[in-house]
Amino acid sequence: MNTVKAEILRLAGTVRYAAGIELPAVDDAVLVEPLRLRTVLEAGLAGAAGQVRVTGPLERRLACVERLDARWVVADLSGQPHQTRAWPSWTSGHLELEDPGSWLSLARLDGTAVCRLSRPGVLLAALYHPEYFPLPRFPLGISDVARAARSTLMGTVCLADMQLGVTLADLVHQVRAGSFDIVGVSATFGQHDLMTRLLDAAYALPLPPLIVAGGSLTARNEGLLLDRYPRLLIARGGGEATIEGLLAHWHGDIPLDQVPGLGYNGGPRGGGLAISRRRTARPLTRDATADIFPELDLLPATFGHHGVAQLETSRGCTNFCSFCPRGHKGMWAGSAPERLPWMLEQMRRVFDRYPHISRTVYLVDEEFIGRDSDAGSRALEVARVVHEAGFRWESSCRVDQVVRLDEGLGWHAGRARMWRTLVQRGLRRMLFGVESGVDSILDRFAKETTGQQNALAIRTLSALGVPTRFTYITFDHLMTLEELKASYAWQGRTDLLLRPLPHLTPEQIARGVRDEDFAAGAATGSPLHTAISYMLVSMECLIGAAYTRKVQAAGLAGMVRPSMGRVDARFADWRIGVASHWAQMWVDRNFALDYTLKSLEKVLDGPSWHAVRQARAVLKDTAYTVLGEMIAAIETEPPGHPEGEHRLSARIGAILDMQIGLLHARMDDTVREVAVSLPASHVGTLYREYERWQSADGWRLINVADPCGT
Ligand code: B12
Ligand code: SF4
Repeated sequence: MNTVKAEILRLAGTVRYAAGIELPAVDDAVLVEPLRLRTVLEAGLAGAAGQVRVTGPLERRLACVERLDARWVVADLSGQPHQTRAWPSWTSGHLELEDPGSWLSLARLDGTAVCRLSRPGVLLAALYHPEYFPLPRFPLGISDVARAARSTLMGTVCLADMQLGVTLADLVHQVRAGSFDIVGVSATFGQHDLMTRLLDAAYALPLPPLIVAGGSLTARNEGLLLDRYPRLLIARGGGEATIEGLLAHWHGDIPLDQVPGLGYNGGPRGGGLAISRRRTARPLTRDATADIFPELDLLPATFGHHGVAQLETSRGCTNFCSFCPRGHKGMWAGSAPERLPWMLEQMRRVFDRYPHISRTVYLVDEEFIGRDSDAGSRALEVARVVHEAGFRWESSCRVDQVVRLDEGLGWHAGRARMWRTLVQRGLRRMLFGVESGVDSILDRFAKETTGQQNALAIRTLSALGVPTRFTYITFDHLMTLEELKASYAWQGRTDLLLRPLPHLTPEQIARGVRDEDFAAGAATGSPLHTAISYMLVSMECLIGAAYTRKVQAAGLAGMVRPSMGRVDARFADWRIGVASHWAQMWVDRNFALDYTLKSLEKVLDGPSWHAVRQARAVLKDTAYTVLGEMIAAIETEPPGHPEGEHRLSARIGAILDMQIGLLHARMDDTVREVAVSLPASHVGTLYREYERWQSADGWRLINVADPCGT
């Protein structure tokens, strides 16, 4: 019997035991949404039973139904005996089971238990600008936090995501309606405006709820947010431990300063005027061996909006690149592969209801393989489990998982074998943050890699037939023109992308890629830039990054842009600054169309996938031409004469005008070809974005970019 059927049968058994009636037919989708399940039970049991509570995480939902004789029926819908659950300490003395050896038991619940099983009411909301990123991704941040909250068996957690049709006005309305005791807001880059509008509305209430904000952006903007909203709480890292602590705090179990990972304004200092800033102890990196998995309430809606499934199998990274603030992300820790099957099984159930969605899971690990001595075998095991569950998968990792200049042939052959096996085990694409091919730039980025290492890795991966995406930061504020030219040359190299060589052994490939004649013979002749995810990307000086500090020390830093979590900066060579500015406008004008194509690529397979990739290649090709022409324009201006800025800007502007005209002509045919091979449900999305792109005129910045490359 499949697990869904078994859970529905247990639910029916629970209803029978509690009220002596049969459960009306229920859609098994309610199993992923505890609040809906509770509503369904309340409706079905009206008059035949008392109160209903549903809590616990996805794989161990706990349904509690009050009988008319005031005793409760408590059911673990997973079928595991109650005594095998790690019951939170608060339940002791408040929830007493008669038969802990069974999954179904009569119980005595006192008022505290009845209250705690549903209070506080928690709303977890993810913000979003749909106009920037048209296609949604499953919101892992709030879904992970929800799972941690439900594991405490306290409260009722509702999830809302602006990617999935909820508007800011809806969120404001829900907060004003006062049905939530705690509101958790998740914000990533570009969402500061939405955050402040929501918080302004919430704090204007006479009795605002307890509000906690988390996510990549809030970790950058903590000080600013706490200045503007004195009562706000900031989750400073992984939010699981923080929400668990906050629920306990709401019930008075612990003081605020014992809630892990919080930033907040403390009590008055000195004369009582100033408010001191406080930080509670940071939780240790989430014990990834225990749990970094989500609740799936919003997965059906994500698919309903043509979005993609995301999951993490590890947290954190093995490196500290200078442009990547690590504060809230931390060092690498991997989850144990044996924890994955149940999670994947739960996701598969939802996928089953959307047969047209590609069975691909995006493993959004910052570094998929990791650092331990068993890293390779763990990665293979994770891949096996994901593949056996019927999925293909994509992820990201570092180049040093392919080539290490301090390792010998044996290590490289072993890794080559690992990469081939990962492909056999469903790897659909792996993203590598190459970022540059120029050593001095890589040093500045603290990438801990070299140009030669990157070149060898690209050769190895292509010869092994590993589908890749490479990210590359073309412009950075501290670069010289020589570096930019070297970067341009590197992106144009035709000796790096090799033909897949399935007939060669891993040893032969590991040796061959180091031999220039071998590489020349095996090269496809395609320039590297055809494999770069996003062309013409400029460095973003993120708040808190070491690179940003270098820019500040060089006197190049300007305004802080809280919405983007970054600091404006000038370029050490003003001419590169002009080129970067125009490059950004080129990226922005083409971003929504490219992002739509990229998102379609994620949900498609077969010929339609190839057609979409072809369309993206046309965009990249033109971008490379633009870069070459910009460099030629820069060279007409001497470096020490910034008064030439207007002249250079006009010249580059004219180049872009001409190139966008040529691109329009090329894309017209390309999009038509793509549309022919697309499933009907996606044609509308593509044409909407394409028409928007075609009718855009002029050049402007829209403040989005995506070199994190996902
Ligand atoms: C998907 C993704 C995107 C998507 C986001 C769209 C979407 N619909 O989700 C896209 C592709 C648009 C994107 C863009 C960018 N991204 Co991005 N992205 C990611 C990625 C791969 C996964 C995000 C995720 O789901 N993480 C998993 C969840 C569980 O983590 P989380 O969201 O941080 O949530 C945890 C905590 O933050 C906290 N939390 C979150 N919300 C809440 C709410 C409450 C109430 C509480 C209590 C706690 C809490 O608890 C959660 C669980 O522990 C991450 C890598 C990663 N593994 O995080 C990079 C990452 C977040 N991106 C990053 C960057 C730099 C960017 C860009 C700024 C790149 C750029 N320069 O343009 C752009 C921003 C674009 C823009 N202008 O808006 C960096 C951030 C660097 C940093 N250390 O801060 C990351 C970490 C990747 C990296 N290592 O470089 N990105
Ligand atoms: S940029 Fe990538 S490799 Fe570098 S520290 Fe961040 S996650 Fe790690």
